[in-house]
Amino acid sequence: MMAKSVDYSLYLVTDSTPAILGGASLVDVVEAALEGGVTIVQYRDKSTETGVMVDTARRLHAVTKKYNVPLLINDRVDVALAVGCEGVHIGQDDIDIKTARRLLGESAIIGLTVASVEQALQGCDDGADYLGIGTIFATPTKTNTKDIIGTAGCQAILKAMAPKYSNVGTVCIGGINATNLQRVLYQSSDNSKRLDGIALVSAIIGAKDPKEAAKNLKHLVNTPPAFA
Ligand code: TZP
Ligand code: MG
Repeated sequence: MMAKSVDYSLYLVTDSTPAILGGASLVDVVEAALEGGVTIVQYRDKSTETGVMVDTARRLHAVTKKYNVPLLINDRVDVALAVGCEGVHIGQDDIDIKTARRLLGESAIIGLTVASVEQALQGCDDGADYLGIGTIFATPTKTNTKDIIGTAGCQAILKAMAPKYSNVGTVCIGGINATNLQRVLYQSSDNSKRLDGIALVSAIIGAKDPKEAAKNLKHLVNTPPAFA
């Protein structure tokens, strides 16, 4: 698989639950986050009927296209196909990567959630464009997660990927915010592949001002701390 030129550095994953979104409209929040500088968006929605999901995905895609940012759909290859967006993000219990690739084609961006070295290497072998590594820290946003792997777990995966899979993108997810972002992104990486980005839900979607939150996170993403 040829590496695609995708900027994973500030990766927004959406959440439509009122607890995180408050009363705001998801499309407006995503547009504000795009203004603040998010580089890729995943529409993740576990509770909405398919028809409404397709409609929301279409409206999100109209916005992401304005900013030239890829839109991926969590779990749902059918929704991605219906909307004609740039790809999907799939988990270990969803459709397999090879089938998703067959359905969506070579140009689609396909990401996979991984929590172990074994899952990561399998995903790379199967042709994932990028890996979503996590859960890094426990988070109220996803409480049913089995695997809290910490930065050490992430580091082990990055180390196992190098150098054979240095062309596969890497982002980490789970409990990341402005306070811990640099520690996660710039963790020591001797002989390791570097993370290509940070994926977040509540630090942007749940922020009072999602544009300012994204702007601040983007600044942190692009600023190696003194200890790096
Ligand atoms: N996968 C692992 S943790 C998580 C997902 C979708 C949620 C991360 O949410 P937050 O609010 O950034 O901790
Ligand atoms: Mg899934």
